[in-house]
Amino acid sequence: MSERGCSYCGAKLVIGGVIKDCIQMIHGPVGCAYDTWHTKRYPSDNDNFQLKYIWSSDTKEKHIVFGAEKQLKKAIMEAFQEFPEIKRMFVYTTCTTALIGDNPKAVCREVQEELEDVDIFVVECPGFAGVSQSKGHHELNIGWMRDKIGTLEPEITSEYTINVIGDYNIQGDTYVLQKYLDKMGIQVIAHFTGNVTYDQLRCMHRAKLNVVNCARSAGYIANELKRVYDIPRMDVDTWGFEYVKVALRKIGAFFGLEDKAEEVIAEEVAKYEGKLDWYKERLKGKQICIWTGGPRLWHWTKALEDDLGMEVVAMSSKFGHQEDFEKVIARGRIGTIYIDDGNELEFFEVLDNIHADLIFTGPRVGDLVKKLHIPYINGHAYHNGPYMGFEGAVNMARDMYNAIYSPMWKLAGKDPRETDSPMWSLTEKDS
Ligand code: CFM
Repeated sequence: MSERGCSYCGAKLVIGGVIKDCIQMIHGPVGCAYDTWHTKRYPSDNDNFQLKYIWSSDTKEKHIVFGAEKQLKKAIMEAFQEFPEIKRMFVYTTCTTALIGDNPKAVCREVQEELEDVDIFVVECPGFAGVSQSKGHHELNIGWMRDKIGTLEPEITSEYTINVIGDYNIQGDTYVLQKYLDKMGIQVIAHFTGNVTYDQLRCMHRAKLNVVNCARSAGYIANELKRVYDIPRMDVDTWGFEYVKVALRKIGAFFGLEDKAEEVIAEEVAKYEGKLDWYKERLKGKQICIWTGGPRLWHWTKALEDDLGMEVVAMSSKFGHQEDFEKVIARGRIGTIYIDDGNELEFFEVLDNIHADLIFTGPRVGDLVKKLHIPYINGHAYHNGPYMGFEGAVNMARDMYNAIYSPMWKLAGKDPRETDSPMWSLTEKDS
């Protein structure tokens, strides 16, 4: 993939591919499968089944000419045979198989009738369906609501039940949130979709509250659950030391569990505040850029300023909507550069106009800025997460500190052929 993902990628790589007990069958040329594999880090507690494999119907020219439905059915049957313990599947269309008019839903109905104990969800969101991966989020949200929610009943173990929506367990984020909610005695029916099973997601209609973190990728499903099942939606920030306090207090207040929320907060603050303060001393006044998908701009900008005294000097979103920009501008500083979907040349232009000590972005842009000797942190998949919750805020601060203060930057601009280069005389002080 080049500068960013397509609509299919938004459905598969961002949301569907996170589900831990599912075959992800990509109906198209093998590249569509390969390019959405292993570029995100969302572990699971079943030994990372979802990260290990990738499946594709591997369509070739002859399938484009004569139709690829038979090829899809063959691939689905083979996949279920290879993984007899797995009974759930997502099937995605891609540009090629959508353009030739294949009907994957009919194929999947046939398979379900033949195999009986399997359940398949079809996502019809080829790459060209929209202008960005945001369309893929939308299609998957609405499709899941239409086809699967309400088709299974959960076992209820607490009178306080929620869905956590828009958290993808990036490097263990979901585990952190789950720990706090467990302590508060709250049952999570489903995380949409961090460390979740296909069947947990079918039970989302039984939660009393939808707690939404990433409103961009998953606000749709929260709105649908409100419309159809009258489940209230509560938006929170699960990144940022101070924001997490607010989030837990809001959830606590909803259920009358204020005391429990305060207990969790007190315990976590006691463990992590000192550590955060140590980094704050060293990160105060550092100037940074946030160039990610969209929501992380408004989740992070004020959190980094309030928690650590940093200054966010430039932000760019790949696929943020107007709503995201309104939130970013409401929380950001005056004078910060805000751009929509910056390209490489625009990023270089931004860098000519500001000073940046660090940039949060993806590995592609990250490698570019490293050549300018500016440290970058992976703002999508993180360097050493989790970044959510209290401990996550400390991890994020530690990664920023390590990146900015790394002695490597003193060497990066030196030419080793120059014998008087300080590279050869790195002093104790420098290292
Ligand atoms: Fe939501 Fe996300 Fe994001 Fe996103 Fe993304 Fe992402 Fe992102 Mo990369 S779901 S919108 S489509 S918070 S993959 S985990 S980091 S661009 S800002």
